[in-house]
Order: sequence, then structure tokens, then C-alpha cells
Amino acid sequence: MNEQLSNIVSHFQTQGTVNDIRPLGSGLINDTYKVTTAEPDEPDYVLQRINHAIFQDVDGLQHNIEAVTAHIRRKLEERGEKDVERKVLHFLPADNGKTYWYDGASYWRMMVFIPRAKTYETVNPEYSYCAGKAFGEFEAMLADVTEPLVETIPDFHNMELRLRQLREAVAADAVGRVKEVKQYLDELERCADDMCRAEQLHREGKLPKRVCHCDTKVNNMMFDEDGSVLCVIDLDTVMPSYVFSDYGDFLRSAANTGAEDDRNLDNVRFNMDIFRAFTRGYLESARSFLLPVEIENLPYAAALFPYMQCVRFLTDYLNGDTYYKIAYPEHNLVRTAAQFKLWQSVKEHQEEMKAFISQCVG
Ligand code: GN1
Ligand code: MG
Repeated sequence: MNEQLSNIVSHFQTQGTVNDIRPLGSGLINDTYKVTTAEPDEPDYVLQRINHAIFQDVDGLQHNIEAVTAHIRRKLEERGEKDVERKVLHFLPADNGKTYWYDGASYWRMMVFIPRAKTYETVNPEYSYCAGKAFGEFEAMLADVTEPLVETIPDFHNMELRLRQLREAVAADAVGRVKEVKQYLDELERCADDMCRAEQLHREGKLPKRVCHCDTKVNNMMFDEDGSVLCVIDLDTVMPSYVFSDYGDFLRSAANTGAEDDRNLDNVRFNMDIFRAFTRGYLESARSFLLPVEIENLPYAAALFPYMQCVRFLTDYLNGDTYYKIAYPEHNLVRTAAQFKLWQSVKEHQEEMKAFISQCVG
């Protein structure tokens, strides 16, 4: 067993004897490990190194997570929910009384591992419907959080900022890659104003920010053995944002018929069955609090997220791969191409989406 990791674990208030620590999951930002204990009656745990180059305010970040998980726990208990321990994350205190530990170089945190839960990289329409309901409920439960939450990455889903970062990367051309990506840049720029609609509406006072999850990739949900949703994980980015964030990012990952980094672009299309199932679930639980402007712009949100992710992957490629973990040198370019293709496919379905949404809210 890795000594450095078991030493870190020893600073947290765990139960049982740790007998194994190994990598877990496929996140692109933090490093995650499963910590197994020897005793069958004691819980297993998840250990995470927080990427603090990206999340610079770790104290603010953990404060958000503590406020949000406590709020959800209270709501679940109030409504007499069973199995609450599997429906909301539980972070462990460290020696210092905080829910994170600094070892002099990195920030670490631990949570209880949720037993018998599954995560998926792809889902069928039935699971998408459940996911839609779950994200709507997540937002509804958080609608009355009174504690102020920080933006853990300021302006995280601000499209204007993401475009500025792309333009800066193009101007700097730090690793000489701009010449390879002209065709993407031209088309991304051509649609830039339209894709910044959310910021525009917000400035006009028409579009509110609400507490959202902001990283609703399908693999950030835990499903129970019967397909129902247990909880949403990866809470680092829970912060005030537009509802488009959660709706759009789920579809970006779940309704893609290919992989986020598919090399074969023929695999990449927007799956309308997933769209319909997810939208139906989401509107069932979120309709009560959504404003007409939010509902009307859901098709825009479905296009915005592949577009934004394309801009972000491309920016990182031009900067020389400083943000996302990569598995091979042109990985961010492959991701850019796949997100670009997905965005094109979403655009073809805009009218069909609008018609479906009108029907749902009828
Ligand atoms: C990152 O941490 P992970 O892999 O769930 C990223 C998301 C991107 C996603 C793309 C903090 O999420 O915004 O949509 O990769 N998180 C951060 O796969 O940048
Ligand atoms: Mg994740």
C-alpha cells in the first residue's frame, strides 16, 4: 500500500483498518482513490487530492460543500427519506477539525464510500429520465440555501470569459498550434455572440443565477442497483450559475452517441431519445421554479455546453495542455473535434427541441 497515501488517511477520523488504497474513477481534474477497510462492518472511503491550481480557495470550496451537503441531509431527513447515508455525501473531519488536510504540498479530503452504487459513462433513456428528475430535485432542494456560497472557480460557466481565454490563447500561440485549428476558430467566432446569450440576458436582469451543480456529466451521478438515482457527486463546482449549466452539461455527456474524446467523429451525434427522456424528467421536478426565459432557452443550453467545452478544450490545446489531464499529446485536439461535431449535431435539432419542450409544459 502506498505509504504517502496511508499517512494522509491517518489524519482523518476513519473507522476500521485500512488495507488497500487504489485509484478510482475517470475525473479530469482531481486525483481520486478508494480506501478499503478490512472489517466488513466498517465503511470504505474515498480519498481525493484537490487540484488546488484550479480550485484556489480550498477553504471556500469545502465551506460550500459542507453547507450544501448539510442542507440536503436536513431536507432528506425532514421528508423521512430512508437510506440517507447513501443519498448525500458525508465528508470526514481531519485532525485540524476541518474537512480537508494540507500536507505541505497538496490539499486532501475524505468521504464515506457509498456502497452498492454504480456510475455510468453512458445511460439509456430510462436512466436519463431519472437523472433529469434528480438534477431538478437537486436544484429545487438548494433553492433555499441561506449560507452564501462562493464561486469556487469565478465565472466558471461564463461564455464571454471562456471566449476571452480562447482569444488570449490564440494571440499568445504559446506552442505554435494555432495554424492547425483555423477551421474551428472561424466557426466558433462566427457564433460567438449568439452563444453568449445567457450573459446578455443576465445583464438585462432577465436571467437569475441559482445554486447549480455545474459539472453534471453523467458519470457524476450515483445510481442504485435498480436504476434510481442515489445522489450527485463531485460537488466542487456547486455554485451560483444559470440552470443551463446542469441541463446542458448532462446532455453534452449523456446524449452524445460517442465518447467525449471520440477519435471517430461518425460515432458522435446528439441522441434525441436521451434528450426527450432527460427533459421530461427535468421539467417534472424543476418546472415549479423555472422562469419562462429559462424554459425557452433550454435548447440553447443544449447547444451551449458542447460549444463551451469545445472552446475550453481548444484553449487548453493552444496553451500547451496545462489544465485537463491528457493521455496522449493531441488529446485536447481530439476532444475539441468531438465536441465541435456534437455542437453541430445539436444545432440541427433546435426546432424539434423547442416543439418537444412546448409540448411538455403545454
Ligand atoms: C472536468 O472533474 P471532472 O472531470 O468531472 C471539468 C468540467 C468539464 C469536464 C469535461 C473543474 O470535470 O468543467 O466539463 O472536465 N471540471 C472543472 O469532461 O474544470
Ligand atoms: Mg467527475
